[in-house]
Amino acid sequence: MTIRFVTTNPGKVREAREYLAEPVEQLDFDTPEIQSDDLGAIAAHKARAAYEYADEPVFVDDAGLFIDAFDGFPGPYSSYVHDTVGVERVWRLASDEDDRGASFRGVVAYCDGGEFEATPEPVDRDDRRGQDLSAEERAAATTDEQVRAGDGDGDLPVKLFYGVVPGEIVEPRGSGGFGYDPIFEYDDRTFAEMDAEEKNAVSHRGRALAKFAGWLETRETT
Ligand code: ITT
Repeated sequence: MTIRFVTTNPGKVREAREYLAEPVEQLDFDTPEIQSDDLGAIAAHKARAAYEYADEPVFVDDAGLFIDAFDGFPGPYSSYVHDTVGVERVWRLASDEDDRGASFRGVVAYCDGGEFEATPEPVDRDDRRGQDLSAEERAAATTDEQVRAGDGDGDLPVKLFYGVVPGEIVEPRGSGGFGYDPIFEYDDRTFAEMDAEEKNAVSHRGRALAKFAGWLETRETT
């Protein structure tokens, strides 16, 4: 089954294609985004709008870079800050700080107009400071999955899959990936120094896609 990824970002599509067994087709549509501190709420809103646009099963992705010294900024505003301030200047701002800790956080949101089995609210097991966690804990430092029933009457339910990866902000290195990848270091390499497969193995999106892929598989066999 071909699944449709509604996004304007070809970098996200490359990573999803690398991960998912099913063929992934990009629907290049700029879905309206609500302003919120909650990536899950933004992703759920995006998924409903994308489903209404496509009128078939879709998934979307909402992600951001959360810098510890800036209390999580740019976070949900990452896209805007990327297009205005730019990666090099975000690095220069962070370089003045002693604490260079940061995390990428992302949510994959799926909507097909149907109902999903209710799941509990996700538990955020990342303590926000990845550096305080052991290697195994860091690898497991992901939030889980959730069904968002919707905030208003008649809102379509959306299935959410969360992923987070802790790292450090560093001087830009590497030419792969997209967005903030050149300034995000994980285990001595920036995401821009990894290929899509290596990045997916550890990234926020890879972790969210892994949960999404597992869920799609069980769904197709039941
Ligand atoms: P769509 O909303 O159309 O999917 P977008 O690029 O605007 O595409 P977001 O709204 O999720 O995506 O914005 C997230 C921004 O955060 C994105 O523009 C990148 O600058 C950054 N970002 C997200 N994931 C990233 C990753 O894996 N590597 C580097 N930067 C990333």
